[in-house]
Amino acid sequence: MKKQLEKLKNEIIDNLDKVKSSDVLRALEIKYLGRKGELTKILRGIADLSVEEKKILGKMANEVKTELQAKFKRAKEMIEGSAAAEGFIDVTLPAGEKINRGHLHPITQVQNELEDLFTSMGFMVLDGPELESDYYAFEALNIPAHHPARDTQDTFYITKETGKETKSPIGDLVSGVFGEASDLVMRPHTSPVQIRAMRKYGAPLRLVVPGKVFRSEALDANHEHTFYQLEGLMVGEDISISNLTAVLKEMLSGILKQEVELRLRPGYFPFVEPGFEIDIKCTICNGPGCPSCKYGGWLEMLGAGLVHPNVLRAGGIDPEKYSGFAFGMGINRLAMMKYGIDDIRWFNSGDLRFLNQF
Ligand code: FA5
Repeated sequence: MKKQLEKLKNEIIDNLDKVKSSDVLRALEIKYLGRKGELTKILRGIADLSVEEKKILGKMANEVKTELQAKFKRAKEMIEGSAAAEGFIDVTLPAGEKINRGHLHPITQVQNELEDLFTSMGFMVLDGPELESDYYAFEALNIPAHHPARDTQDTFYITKETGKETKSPIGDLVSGVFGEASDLVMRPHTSPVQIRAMRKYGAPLRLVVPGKVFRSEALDANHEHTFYQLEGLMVGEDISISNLTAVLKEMLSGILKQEVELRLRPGYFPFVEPGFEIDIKCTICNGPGCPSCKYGGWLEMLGAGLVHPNVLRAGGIDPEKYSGFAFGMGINRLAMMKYGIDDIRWFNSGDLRFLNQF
């Protein structure tokens, strides 16, 4: 019985060393020290021993029992102590290292605001490919191959290798998306989406297309090679220039958070008739001239006009029944006006001293 007692004691101590949760501890306590527990059974067996054995083993058994009870108590305190320690937050500790969180680029912020404004006026927001077919970028917009208006767009052409099959790196994708393989250009404006949308949705139609455009441009404070435009198109019955100016005023005053004054100058774009260049009165100097408006008092913000009948036809819409307005605005220029930024090149600079201000 002495050996049995020692074996059991070691077994219990081994188990107690491994125990991690109070549930397991409780189960062990019942298994060994409970009313029907293994140690309890041994202790009961002492009653059947001779007086001499009872004396020795009884003493030993009681010591083992007391020792084990103490060990169980200690194990319990350890488990409860560590659980409490885990849930404890020491508010006096230093806050630790601050993790720098990024934020949206100012152009994206302005784009999001524009999208909200236009969706509130019932316009849908569409997207289009940045690598565009010559057909959608020019032909369908009433700018045939020989047309001098192509030169004003400073386009990056992606040339087709002659004598070989048309295989651009994304050849399959291109024919899959465009329905035809053709010469490709980095889109110089967002206007190609006008045709795509008219073909897909028909009339009446209200949409805007924010997106990146590319031009082989001589760079200066107002000109970038990669910038953002917002295309707008509204087609319906009796759409006029008043509708155009009303929507533009709503948009510009919504973004710039002040009343804006517009100036319409005649402008030539083959896909509208009549066409305009639209300026806004400089919101920084309010007219007399400053560096932001190059001392002119006005800043060119967009091209616009009433959709040319040929473009409506190319989009599958009857120009006898429907008319529409379209505009294309530089989002970078609008952001410059909104935040008083003096050079467009800041946007693509990646300079955190600039970006962290927004
Ligand atoms: C166009 O791109 C026409 N597609 C706009 C249009 C759409 C006219 C629908 C009629 C109907 P334009 O080249 O003027 O037009 O560019 C439109 C606007 O984009 C400009 O008013 C200007 O705000 C901005 N923009 C043009 N070139 C640059 C550039 N290099 N850098 C920054 N912004 C530019």
